[in-house]
Order: sequence, then structure tokens, then C-alpha cells
Amino acid sequence: MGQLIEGKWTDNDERPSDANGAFLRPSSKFRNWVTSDGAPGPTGEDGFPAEAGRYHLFIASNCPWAHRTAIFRKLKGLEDVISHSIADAPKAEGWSYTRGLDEMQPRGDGIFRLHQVYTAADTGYTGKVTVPTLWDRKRKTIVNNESSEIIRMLNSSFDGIGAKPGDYCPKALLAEIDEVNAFVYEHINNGVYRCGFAKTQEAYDDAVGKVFRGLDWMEERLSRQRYLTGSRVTEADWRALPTLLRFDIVYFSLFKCNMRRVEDYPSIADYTRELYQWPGISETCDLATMKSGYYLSMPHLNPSGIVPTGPDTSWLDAPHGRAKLG
Ligand SMILES: N[C@@H](CCC(=O)N[C@@H](CS)C(=O)NCC(=O)O)C(=O)O
Repeated sequence: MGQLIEGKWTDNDERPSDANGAFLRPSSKFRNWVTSDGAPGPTGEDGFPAEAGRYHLFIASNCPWAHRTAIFRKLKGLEDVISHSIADAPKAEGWSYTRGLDEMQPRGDGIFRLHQVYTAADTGYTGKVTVPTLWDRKRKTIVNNESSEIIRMLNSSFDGIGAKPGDYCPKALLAEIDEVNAFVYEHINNGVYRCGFAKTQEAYDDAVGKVFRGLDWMEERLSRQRYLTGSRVTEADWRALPTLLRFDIVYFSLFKCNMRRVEDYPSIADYTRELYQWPGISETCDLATMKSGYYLSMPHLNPSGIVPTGPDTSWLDAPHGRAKLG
């Protein structure tokens, strides 16, 4: 994909890396928060109160960061409160959609592109155009494009206007959730990208070692407790699931994370099954598009554009045995 430079689309797909060739993920630029009453959140401006029909999520089925937000929208029953658009198959100029939103409409070629949303929010925007993006239809701007923050908003900011009960970041567990999230992000969520986007053998070796140390840690933990932070499902689990679901079908092959599959880790596999089978969750998991989306949008890793047939994903549908852990 390319990026916007001072509001103009360029096909420059350079991924930042450090002096050793290790991938560096750019930080997200829009950091406002929707709050129950519009008070400012931990970062950004005030003036984004929870309101039904006001906010719109742009996502893509293959993206694990966007998948987190789709999961929280589903868990919290926010489908009628926050509208969403799912990207089409990759086309030129980044994420594209069949339909526009309000006054933002497809260009002459009939394609509506996410970069139009970014320049609507900031005419001189420079940077990556990423999903998920949370758009405010009233103020006509991007509220936030950082998935970890969007899911925190969905977890509680809409509770006063009809969100389903359920707190996935309870205060008593917050410190542990944050600690687990940081470890899982570094070793697994972002770790797989550090394997795929490494520019040197040394950077890859470092990244792949970290991914499997992370999975070994997770396996040990999940062999003695049902969820990552104990006996209750939390945000930490919903942040892990999108990466675990993509691991065997994408990261194992395309990103060279091929020491072991998730399916080979008995506890992680069973845990992944339980979360996948959670009410409503499989509806957010388009396994075919998860795979094709990656294989079709990364010509530097898959120049032929051929999408592999396997692997078999039927293990996700087998009954899980996690209840024995309490
Ligand atoms: N920090 C962001 C990362 C989002 C992200 O990197 N999304 C990818 C898709 S998986 C994207 O849109 N990439 C577009 C690009 O790199 O040009 C978040 O967690 O929300």
C-alpha cells in the first residue's frame, strides 16, 4: 500500500525499519476518545460524546487490528449504534470500499478510498492510511485510528446508551491486562509482523525467536488457567484472538513464522477454539478473506499474487474442552 504525503496519495510503500533491518511500526496519529459525556479521554480533545448513529468504523476483514474492533462492536452489541464498512479486495491506493459515507463518495472510477477519509479530516495529512479508523459523522473528522484505544472506548463509553453489559477491562484486573497486552503485542501481535517485514536475517532471527518464546509462554499459562488473566475473559484475550486465528493460515507461511503452528500447541489451540466459538464471534471472522487479503496485498512478499489453498481450518469447529479449567 502507499501513503499520503501532505494530503496527496503516493505509492511509496516503504516500511520503516531500524539500522539492523527490524520493522518499526509507525504510531497512529488520531488519538481522540469517545467518552460517555464528551469529556476528554486520556489523549486528544474533548467533544466526542457517545451517541447512536454518530460514529462509523472503517475496517478490513484481513486486518487483525481492525478485527479487535469488530469483536468489541459485536461483544457490546453496538451494531445498531456504530455503523461500519468492510474493505473490498485490495485495489490501487490503499483500502477501498464499494460505498462512500455521507458527503464522502466514490471517485470517478467508482471506488471510495479510505485516504479520502484521512484528507477529509486533515487536508495536509502525511502518513499511513490504516484500518481501523473511527470517523465522527457530526464533526466530520477522525476520532481515532489506534485499535487498542478504540476497543477501550467500545468497552465502556457506550454503556449509557444501550451497549450490552460486560466489562472486559475490570479495574481489579487492569494492571495485569495491560501487562499481558504489552507482552503479547511485543512477542505475538506485532511480533509476527517483525518476522514478515524483517529486512535482514539477523532481524528475522531475532523476531522469530521472540514469537515462539511468546507462544511458549502463552501455552504454559493457558495450560493452567482458562484465560490469559485468569478465570474471566478479558480484553487481553480478545486482543490475542485475531493474531492466533491468522497464525496458521497466514503468518506461518507468508511471514515465515514456521517453527510450530497454533494448532500444534494443545492449550492455545483449545483456547482459540473457545474464543472463536464464543456467541457472535465467528461472524466477525472471515477466514477466507483473512488469507486472501494478506496474500493479495503484499506483492513484496508474494509477487505472484497466488493465494494458497490450505491449510484446513476445521479444527476451529471441534468442541473445546476449556470448561475443565473453571
Ligand atoms: N496501530 C494501528 C495499526 C493498524 C494497521 O497497521 N493496520 C494495517 C492493516 S493490518 C493497515 O491499515 N496498513 C495499511 C498500510 O500499512 O499502508 C492499530 O492498531 O490500529
